[in-house]
Amino acid sequence: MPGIVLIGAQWGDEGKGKATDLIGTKVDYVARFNGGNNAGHTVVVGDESYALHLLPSGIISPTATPVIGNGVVVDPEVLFEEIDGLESRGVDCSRLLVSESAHIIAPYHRVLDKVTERFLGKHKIGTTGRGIGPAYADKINRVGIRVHDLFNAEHLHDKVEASLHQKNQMLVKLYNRRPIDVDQTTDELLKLGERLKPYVANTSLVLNKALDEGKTVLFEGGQATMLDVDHGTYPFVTSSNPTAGGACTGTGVGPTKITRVIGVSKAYVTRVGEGPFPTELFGEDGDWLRAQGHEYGVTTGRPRRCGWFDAVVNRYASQVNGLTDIVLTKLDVLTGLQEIPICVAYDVNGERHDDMPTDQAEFAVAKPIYETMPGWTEDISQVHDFNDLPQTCQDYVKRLEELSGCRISVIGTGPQRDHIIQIN
Ligand code: 2SA
Ligand code: GDP
Ligand code: MG
Repeated sequence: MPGIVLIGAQWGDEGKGKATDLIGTKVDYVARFNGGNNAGHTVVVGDESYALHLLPSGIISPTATPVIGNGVVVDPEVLFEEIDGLESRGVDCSRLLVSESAHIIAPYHRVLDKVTERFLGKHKIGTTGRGIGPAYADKINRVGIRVHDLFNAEHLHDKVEASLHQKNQMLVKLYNRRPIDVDQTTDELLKLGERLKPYVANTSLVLNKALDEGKTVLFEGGQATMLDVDHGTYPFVTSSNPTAGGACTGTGVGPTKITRVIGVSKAYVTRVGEGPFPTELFGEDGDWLRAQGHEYGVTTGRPRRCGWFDAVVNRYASQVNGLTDIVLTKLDVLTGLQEIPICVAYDVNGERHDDMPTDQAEFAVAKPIYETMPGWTEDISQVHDFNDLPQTCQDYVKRLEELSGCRISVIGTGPQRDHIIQIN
């Protein structure tokens, strides 16, 4: 019963889509467990590039069953757009299963996300504007709408009324906007429910049965460790648990079923949105990394902030996720640099920190302590054996492994499926 969790070890966009796709061809189920269509996961197959937002990356693999777990927030309109887009390109989405307990992102959540960000002004989070925070807030406030609520008109009307009561008062009094209509919202959601119905299942039961029968399930995380609402750089985080524990609560599968936890890390770091980022590069170096790595948001198109590899972040990710191994992506992007700095620890107000400061006021002023490694100039995109990499490149990888406290099992040397080096 192998349950494999795959999560982002940094601030997201580490290449989880590609890593999931690679493993997805060998597993029976690929289940998303957190977040929603704030995610942007890229899978490149030959000349085709797929940007997935809500659907698990396993949708591309014809042999895996894609599952949207209860921990995901589902915007049905976006889901149908994504399904239609993929089916028009010949990708079969009929196997998709959506948890009946997943929460719905309704149009009013999107409105609230944007309005809240505007009113936060200089304190804004830099969200993707997809309604993620407001939908999770409703879940925790116990006024959320769940997938199974969409199939009973009277019941749904009641739920929408309860959910909109306080929001409408706030919209009118605080934000000077028109109230949202309960009847109209209910009708819209009922229609969306009709189309959603064939995909809906008790996904916890399905996954547990599959694991008991010896099938393999890959739990695909959205966002990343440093964006986790509990373990990330709060408040500059997303509103879910992208860390490994979220795979259990977000699918209804117990931790005893998880046998492997893979952390995906870039050979450098990027972040999109606001919040502290100790190794961030400004000016020419940051622009160079952004251009080399094509670092732009897959969902919003925003330029990503870029910086050097941060080993404190990776050690922390190993700890909070219980990583068994790391997939190190985008090593090819660093080709051409004379030397490559690695952040090994932080200086916080004159004091060395080898571990992640939990006080965000400290993290906000943490300065990277760098160690520098020599770079390489050779093209590594066609290398498939670790020993064929330039020696300085091998040394860089070995040092990252040592500093992260976790084995590197796969290296990414380009966006394509075959741009990888497996290390045994
Ligand atoms: P939200 O919308 O409430 O989840 O935003 C809260 C924070 O979480 C960050 N976040 C992300 N960071 C990296 N990648 C994400 N997905 C897209 C991508 C992002 C994009 O793959 O490129 O296209 O801009 C993602 N989703 C959420 C977000 O930036 C906020 O800091
Ligand atoms: P995710 O959110 O973690 O799935 O990552 P994104 O898809 O948002 O961003 C990762 C980007 O890097 C995508 O454009 C991938 O095609 C690309 N990518 C993934 N692995 C590699 C790699 O090893 N090398 C290069 N050059 N690109 C990669
Ligand atoms: Mg992404």
